[in-house]
Amino acid sequence: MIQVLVYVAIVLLIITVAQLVRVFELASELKGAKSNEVNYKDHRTQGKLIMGFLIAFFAFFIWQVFNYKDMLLPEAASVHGKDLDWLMWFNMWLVIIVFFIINFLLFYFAYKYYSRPDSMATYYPHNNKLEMIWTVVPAIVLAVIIILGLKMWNTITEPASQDAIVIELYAKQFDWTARYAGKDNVLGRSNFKNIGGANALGMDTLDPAGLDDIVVHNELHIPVGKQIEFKINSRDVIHSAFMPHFRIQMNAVPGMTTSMHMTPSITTDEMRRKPYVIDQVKRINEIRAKKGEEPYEFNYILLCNKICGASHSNMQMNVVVDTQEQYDTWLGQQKAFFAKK
Ligand SMILES: [Cu+2]
Repeated sequence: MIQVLVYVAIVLLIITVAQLVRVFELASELKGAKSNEVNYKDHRTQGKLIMGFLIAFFAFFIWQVFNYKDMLLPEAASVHGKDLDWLMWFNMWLVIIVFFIINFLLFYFAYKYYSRPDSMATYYPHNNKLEMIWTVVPAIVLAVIIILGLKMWNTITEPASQDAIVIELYAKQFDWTARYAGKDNVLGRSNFKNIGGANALGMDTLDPAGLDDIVVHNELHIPVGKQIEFKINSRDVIHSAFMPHFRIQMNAVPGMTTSMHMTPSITTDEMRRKPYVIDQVKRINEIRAKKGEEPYEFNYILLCNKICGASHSNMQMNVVVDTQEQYDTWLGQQKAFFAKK
């Protein structure tokens, strides 16, 4: 019933507005003005409005930058992440500068050349020099960005070093499982046909390389300063292994193994003590306290970054960067998957 009343009210409102416009038109016609004709006064008003919009648009942009600047990720926690951040900001500054120049010119010229009595537009169909400049300059800039980007991409996807710690990240709807390669640093074979019961990763019981593999479900531990090579698999649909703090991401594709590697450079404990992180956590907890929720503690995180189904947003796992000693202790407490069975 209330819904019907709302619809009726909306229809009545539209009719009222239409009638008001009609009354306004008739009133101005009585005064001798032709309401449907655009006159030079209108052009001037539009020109000024355009400049007003430009100023408001830029002001809004600058306000957003200052208002949200503390919500960015903390500094990169991986070795290559520092370079990646440099590249990100290089791109960002380029885009910001172009954004200001282009929008200023666009709106300023619309204002400068609003129609005046007896003004005529110049017929100016072509200019080779201009065409050349606005083709070559963006081409060079884009080439630089792409070459730097490809170089960056290669640093995380080229073959990992021999002594990198090999960890499988196994995605399924809707969680992650990690498998450490164990003492031999070689992951045992696996196949989806073997999946069943506790063998959630489909590990091959006949492959000796898999006997020392360690499977963990809730928390991923990695040591600081050591290269970690991730081999990524998926059981069902395409997922994406995303670790924002380490600036890495790779799709998890069913039927094929993808990989990436990185070297963590800041332990979880060190990151928790960074002033930027302390401040961020404090603000998050103020909001959580108001909602009556448990306080949050900073953790590195592995997320799924592909919309892979209804519970996609729950698909995450904490990542703990330990010192070498902490990592050794933790690893010593883990049992090989087949030893548990
Ligand atoms: Cu997913």
